[in-house]
Amino acid sequence: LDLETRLRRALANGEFVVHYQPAFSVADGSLIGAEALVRWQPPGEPMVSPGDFIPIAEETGLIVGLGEWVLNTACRQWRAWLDEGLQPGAIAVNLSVEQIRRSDVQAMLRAALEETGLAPHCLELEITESSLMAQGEQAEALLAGLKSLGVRLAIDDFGTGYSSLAYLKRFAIDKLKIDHSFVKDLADDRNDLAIAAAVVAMAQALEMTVQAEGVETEGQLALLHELGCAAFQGYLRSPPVPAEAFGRRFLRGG
Ligand code: G
Ligand code: G
Ligand code: MN
Ligand code: NA
Repeated sequence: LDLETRLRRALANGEFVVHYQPAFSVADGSLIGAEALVRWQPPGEPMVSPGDFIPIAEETGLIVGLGEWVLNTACRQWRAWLDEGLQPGAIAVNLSVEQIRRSDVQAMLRAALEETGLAPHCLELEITESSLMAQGEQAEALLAGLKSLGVRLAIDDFGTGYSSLAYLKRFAIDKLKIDHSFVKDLADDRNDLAIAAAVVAMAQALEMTVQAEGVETEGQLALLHELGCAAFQGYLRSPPVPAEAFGRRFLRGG
């Protein structure tokens, strides 16, 4: 079977799972939320990472159904934890450019928020810098439409694309996520340190928060603290984990 057919079947058969990577305050280490990251678990086979199937899902349009499933799964999980009296913080979901192009994401978001009764400000949408720029003229209207729902907007992989900085000011962006490629050598590469410092300074001036991705060492975290970066995620604290493990480790303190 070709990959498209296998993916279509996998969606129908419930072979996808959502893992959650926690995000923390740099200042005090407290949990601020999580990013939802999809995985494909074909029965009896090793887990497939999204890098290997998201591009095909995008080419074939399957990303529409898959993305909707991820959003609904994450929002329902947050609802369940909130109903237990737990405090999971904000849930961040990745939105792909093809999903935006091929479907009515506003309607999808409205439906998910309505069904789960989740407060819109608890939902953060991550859009990559490159996919935002690919929207061209439509980007501003798109982001304004999403913003009107009350959700928060984050630019993913910031620094890796070619975004016009003027856009950031015009768009109501809440957060910049510094790509892990700049975090990796933060302690050894003066250029990466300068870039991270510039991103944090610019974000502060434009009243956006900054979240660093791929933080793996205490040294990186200390530098981010010095720069004034607000939040981080990374293997230093946790990789993406299944919902059950997330609840146990980060919400119930087990
Ligand atoms: O999970 P991992 O860390 O391997 O993620 C690899 C890539 O797949 C990341 O760039 C991430 O943004 C993307 N990705 C993971 N889950 C989703 C999803 O639900 N939707 C979209 N569009 N991309 C996702
Ligand atoms: O959406 P985005 O492209 O940012 O997806 C995050 C990706 O980064 C996922 O593939 C996730 O598994 C990965 N990741 C998360 N934390 C770390 C980390 O500390 N180090 C590295 N190398 N990768 C990470
Ligand atoms: Mn992301
Ligand atoms: Na990223």
